[in-house]
Amino acid sequence: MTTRSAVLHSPKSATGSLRVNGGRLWRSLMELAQIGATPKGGVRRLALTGLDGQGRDLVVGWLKETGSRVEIDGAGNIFATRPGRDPAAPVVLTGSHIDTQPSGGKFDGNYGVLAGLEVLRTLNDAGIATEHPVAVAIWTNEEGSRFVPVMGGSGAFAGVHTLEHLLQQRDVDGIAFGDALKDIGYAGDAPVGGRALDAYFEAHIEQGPILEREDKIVGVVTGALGLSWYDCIWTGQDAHAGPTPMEARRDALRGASRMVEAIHALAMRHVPDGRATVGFMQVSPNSRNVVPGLVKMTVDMRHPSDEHLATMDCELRDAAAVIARDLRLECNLQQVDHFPASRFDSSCVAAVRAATRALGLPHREMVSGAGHDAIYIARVAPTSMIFVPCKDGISHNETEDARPEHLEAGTNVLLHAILARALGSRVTSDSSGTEGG
Ligand code: HGY
Ligand code: MN
Ligand code: MN
Repeated sequence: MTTRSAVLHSPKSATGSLRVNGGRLWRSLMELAQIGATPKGGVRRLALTGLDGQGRDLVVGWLKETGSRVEIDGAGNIFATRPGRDPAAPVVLTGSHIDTQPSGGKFDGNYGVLAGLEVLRTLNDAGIATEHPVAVAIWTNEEGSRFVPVMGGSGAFAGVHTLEHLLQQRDVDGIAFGDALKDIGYAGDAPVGGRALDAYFEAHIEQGPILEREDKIVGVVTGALGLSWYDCIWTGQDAHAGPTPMEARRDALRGASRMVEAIHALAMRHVPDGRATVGFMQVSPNSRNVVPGLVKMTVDMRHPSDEHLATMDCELRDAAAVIARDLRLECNLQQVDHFPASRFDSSCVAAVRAATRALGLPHREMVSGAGHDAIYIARVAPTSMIFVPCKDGISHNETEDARPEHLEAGTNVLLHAILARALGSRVTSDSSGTEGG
């Protein structure tokens, strides 16, 4: 049980030697990873499932133990706020997500939430009083795997989409976001958005190979790629695999297959920064002796340049039109999600860089290839991110792994970046009641 000990005055220099408890952080990560644990050592905790509810319950319990006030908003976003001396001061916020991919890992998102928890625990252990409140957020449905849009909870918080739009979204089985949220007991009554934020910092594993390849421990994240998501439906004609002559077929799976190759070729025309992926495909009727008449597939395209992303969009549409014509198919290609390339706030990037240097950690600046809640929170608050390496750069994979000492180092950077914003300049009285010098 970590409670707040006697309040000590804490000029910035007095907190410079403060460090988090890496062992406690690791134990929390491993305990949370048990909820939705998979046989290969990963985690399957899809947004708004019972397992997501259990994970939320566990972490909310830990957050409450720090003495923080816990609130839940209408999108199911959770906020645990540790009071500052000035309750009216804008909040210094950190956090991430605990929903995972279907075959996800222990650290994607979970690390950023539990690093925030570790910061609260460390501030309590040291009896640090900050000027600004410090809070930890758990954002709903970051992965976008079960429900589109990706980063749904933070997107509603930032006003990117309305709460109504989010609550109406349905998963592949037709279950509505709002119903699933109610079913796990996290349809909160706090307003979505509108909180005064001083800054937002998010710690996350890199999910790529750069830091490990360059032997760096911290990525000072300056921004993120732009992203466009599409649903693509190919319609031909179900037909018997035997009597139907080859030239008479309208085979939707041939259309989808050519599209997969066209998408790969498209991305290769935009390397090294262009990315495109087909991650989901549903074939109907999916029977070995029926020519498929319907195929649903998804497209994920990314680039750090909005112009390039727009060019990729045109090339995608052109490819679909040619394939549909050549194979006598219908193609319904719809963009279902998009956010432009983003650049994080220079003062928050500077706070992360300064904390990293003060801790003497090998680091580099980098742009995130993955989407994160920070991308949307950057629209309503000065924001930046802290990356740490993951093993072989692998993520969205059950074998996702990270080293305890790297996770601890990144959390120390998070602690000091938060303190740089939250301590404020006023020095409080110490426990004897005298005014600090
Ligand atoms: O898709 C992404 O980049 C994130 O993992 N949701
Ligand atoms: Mn993530
Ligand atoms: Mn992810």
